[in-house]
Amino acid sequence: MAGEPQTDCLFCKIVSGDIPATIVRESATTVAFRDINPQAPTHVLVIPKVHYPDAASLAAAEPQIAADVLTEAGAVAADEKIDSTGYRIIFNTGSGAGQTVFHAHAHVLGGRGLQWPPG
Ligand code: D5M
Repeated sequence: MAGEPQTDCLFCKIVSGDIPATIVRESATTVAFRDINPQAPTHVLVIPKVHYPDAASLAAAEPQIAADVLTEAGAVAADEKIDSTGYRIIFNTGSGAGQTVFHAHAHVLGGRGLQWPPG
């Protein structure tokens, strides 16, 4: 059922502690941990504890939790001291956009110059 933990979901297993991660922040509704394949000096993922396949479906069903993800992304940027130099929050949505894990997540990237448009 939507929102319920999925047994075959990598990020649900990080939420439950069944798979280890380098957790940098946690709230009642979210977990933030370092990306295993960092693309910048700071590369942290912020995920909702509830399972939705992407950011849009999370926002449609649980708008407050979607807002929590953004609030925590900003808090990560402040913790990592990239808020003054600029950073990017990215939600890859769909395999054509590079999404590989179908549990909603925000990438928080910073600590180096970031090009526009992204690839
Ligand atoms: O982003 C999915 C991201 O998840 C990608 O940048 C790698 C990261 N990833 C995959 N497995 C792990 C574990 N076990 N820990 C931390 N980070 C992980 P997407 O937008 O779906 O391409």
